[in-house]
Amino acid sequence: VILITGANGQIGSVLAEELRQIYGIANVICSDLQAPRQTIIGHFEQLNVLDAKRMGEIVQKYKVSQIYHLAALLSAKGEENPMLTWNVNMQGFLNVLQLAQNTGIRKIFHPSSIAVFGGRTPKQNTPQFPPLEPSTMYGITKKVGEDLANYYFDKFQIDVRGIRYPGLISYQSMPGGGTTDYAVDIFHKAVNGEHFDCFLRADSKLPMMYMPDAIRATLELMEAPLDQLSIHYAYNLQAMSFTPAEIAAEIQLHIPDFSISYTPDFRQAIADSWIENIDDSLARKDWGWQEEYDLSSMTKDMIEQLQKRKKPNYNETQ
Ligand code: VAH
Repeated sequence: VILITGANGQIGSVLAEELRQIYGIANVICSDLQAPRQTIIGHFEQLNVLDAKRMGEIVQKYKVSQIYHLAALLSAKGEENPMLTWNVNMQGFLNVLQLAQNTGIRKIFHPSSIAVFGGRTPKQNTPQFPPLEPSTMYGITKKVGEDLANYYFDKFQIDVRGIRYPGLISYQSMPGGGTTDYAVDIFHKAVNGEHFDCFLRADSKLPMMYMPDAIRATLELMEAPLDQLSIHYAYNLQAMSFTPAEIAAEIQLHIPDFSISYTPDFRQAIADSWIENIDDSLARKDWGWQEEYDLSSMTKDMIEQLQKRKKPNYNETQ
């Protein structure tokens, strides 16, 4: 039985559906701080990850054997309240790890992020083991999270796996409070025929990934035999890298009237501290990672999916 924390979030909502298809609805327990907005099928438990006792009760109730720990505050939102970010991201993860140590849970997924990079990290073809000097509290918690994952594996044989996700683009769910959120918002504006004012500069290049690739990577990593994994924290993954100007031009191929302007805010400094593209050869070698979507195929699919969702479904109302 799998428990997902932060199941209402951008990754969680898509991952939950995928995991339920693979393992069965009854075997995937969704949890989140807030009750889901839509009625959902399957088990849902309201959970604040800082409440270790309640987390333990849920694990016991359903005999949970794996946790996908997705509850966290992201980079931009995190800077509004760094102490809360430290608490939720660090103590929340420690509660999961300690629970694993005291129960039968032996496998955990803990996402990391390109936010661990910064300062002296090389920006091009960023290696797996560069200097990590994160510029945000979110990045700091992800960096320490990687160290904790490694520590709990060495010391207690708890199999913690992770990915340094780039910015994730999805049509099913909105991201909440990240610096890469613009790359999702831009599609909603474009499809609704609205102008988009971007909070990053036109030339601000960041690594990104389409959600189907991110979900497949997560599942492939979690299924990989343990003895094939040479690191026990978080793998670099690369799919595509682009600037706001490049994605706007790609969207204009489908929606010629789409217009964009640029008003950089505090998130520009966060983006500037990150990297442009990543060397992910270790993930390719250890568990066969291979991306499917590039900027053009992702853009085409995003627009199609959002347009489909906009149109009323006449079949249903007839
Ligand atoms: C953020 N999307 O912008 C997240 C991410 C790529 C960074 O972890 O905060």
